[in-house]
Amino acid sequence: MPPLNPARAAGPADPARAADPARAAGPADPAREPVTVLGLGAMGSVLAAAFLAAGHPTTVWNRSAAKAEPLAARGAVRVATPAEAVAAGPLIVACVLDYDALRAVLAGTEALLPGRTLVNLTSGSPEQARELAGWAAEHGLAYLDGAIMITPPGIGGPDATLLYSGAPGALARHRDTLAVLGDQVDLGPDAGLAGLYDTALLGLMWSSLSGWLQGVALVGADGVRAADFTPVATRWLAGAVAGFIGRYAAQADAGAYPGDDASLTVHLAAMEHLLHAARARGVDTALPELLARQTEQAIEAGHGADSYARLIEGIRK
Ligand code: FVH
Repeated sequence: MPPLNPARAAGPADPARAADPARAAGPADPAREPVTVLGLGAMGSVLAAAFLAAGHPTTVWNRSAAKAEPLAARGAVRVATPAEAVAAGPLIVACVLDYDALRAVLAGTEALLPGRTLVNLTSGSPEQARELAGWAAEHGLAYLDGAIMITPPGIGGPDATLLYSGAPGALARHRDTLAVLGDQVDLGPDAGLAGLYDTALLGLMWSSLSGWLQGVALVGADGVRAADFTPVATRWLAGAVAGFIGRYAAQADAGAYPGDDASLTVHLAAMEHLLHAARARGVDTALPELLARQTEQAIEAGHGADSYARLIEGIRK
């Protein structure tokens, strides 16, 4: 696994201030790195508040100027144009709706970009990130793509993880400043990797959430409350299921799937129980049908004795 941020592990100088963006910001500490934040939506406002709370001199810009007012009241320098924002310091953190919006914001700032670092926390595709990295390189701008794996209230908190990839050395140069946002996973120099991991992890989240909802519906049909089912579910996910994934990762990389823990044939039989229980209770069966279909296809192809990880072959196509 890529290393988590050692700076974060050591903690920012004043962790309490940094971890709670809602706390009143103190005066900016001139010893701390100045930061510019472009985009003050739900996420950008919290990012800027976290930098302010940690004492960073913080310059903010937003298309709709009114969103900068609460931050200005807490000590941020509010500027009227993206050019003024870019010129304010070496580190620019952007968090706008999408890459088209960011391109529009940066248009006209090109002459100011050389020597600065752009940390782009706007969500996008790996292809968009690589294209923007190329554009940044043409303009002498160090480009670090980032993905925020938490919602705004979690920024600076214990579950906040941010994925970074892009210009070599950029994360190391700004590691302490960015540490106030959350733990850092450094994915290396390919600017596209942060976005690629982001989409893969969101897919994992949606699959997990839907699986949990399926379970909630199933047990709920027999009168069990979600609140009673959920502690059992999270223990199972964090323990046994996480363990399966750890083992199957090696199988997926090796392309060999010994079914010595549980074979696909055994899995399919259990899926039939799930389908039966769901149908008997009038619960939707779309998700278990998908799983059973993928498993049946692998068995029909002669892999019934293999582990669940064998399904990667059908998913990869
Ligand atoms: N909110 C979340 O939980 C997720 C967590 C993971 C990462 N995402 C991504 O962060 C980006 C911003 O999301 P957001 O939640 O802050 O979104 P909004 O509150 O809707 O703010 C959008 C900001 O973008 C500005 N903006 C939109 N279009 C333009 C444009 N053409 N030119 C300049 N700025 C633009 C908007 O400005 P305004 O409407 O206030 O004037 C906001 O500042 C996003 O990529 C998430 O996927 C958040």
